[in-house]
Amino acid sequence: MSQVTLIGPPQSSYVRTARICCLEKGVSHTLEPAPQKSDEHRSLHPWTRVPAFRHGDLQLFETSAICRYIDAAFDGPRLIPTDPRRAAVMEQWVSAINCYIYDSTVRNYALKYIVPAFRGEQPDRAAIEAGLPNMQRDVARLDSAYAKSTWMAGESLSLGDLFVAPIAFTVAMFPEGREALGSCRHLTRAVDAFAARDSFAAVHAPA
Ligand SMILES: N[C@@H](CCC(=O)N[C@@H](CS)C(=O)NCC(=O)O)C(=O)O
Repeated sequence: MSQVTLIGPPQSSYVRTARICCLEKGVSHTLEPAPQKSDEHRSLHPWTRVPAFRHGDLQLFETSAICRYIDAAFDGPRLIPTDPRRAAVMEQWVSAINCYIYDSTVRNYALKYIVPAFRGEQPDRAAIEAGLPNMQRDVARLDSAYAKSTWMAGESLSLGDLFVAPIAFTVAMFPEGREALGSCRHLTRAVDAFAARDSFAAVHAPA
């Protein structure tokens, strides 16, 4: 069977999630740059986001779909709990990250530092201040996902943790995010557990 290809920049949270998924499953993959906002990009991802994915004649977008395919199609430890309650709780958080938490923590907070820095500009303090309440609120909400155990879905790492890890790493790059995480002891315990895994270290290593 052909090689798995992920399309998107290595520093993107969602690309990191998909790469951690490949690494945890032991699936070798290549990472291709996205043909930024072009017709080619739209043919891979109608909303021109990342990651996109190719495996043989299968093309996918949306990280959860990509990871679920990798989980089901390849050998290696299962990342979706078989227990229906655990699977539902995990899916609840994956959906909440996609619908609310990525925006409050990354798009409307961390990227207000990252994008200006990339352009050699100063961060927009007003935009950062405006994003703080929702970032702090949602980091605290993520903390509750880890109140009962180190892993979101119970006994072992699951897809939900793969969505949380890059977000926690990205938020912790900036002072208010570090402070918010520091006051969340359950999430901090989970972040320590993520950081101890080779997969997490590999995708968060400086480029
Ligand atoms: N729901 C999508 C979200 C993908 C997404 O928003 N990716 C970000 C990078 S982490 C992106 O493409 N940002 C560029 C943009 O918003 O134009 C998924 O699960 O894959």
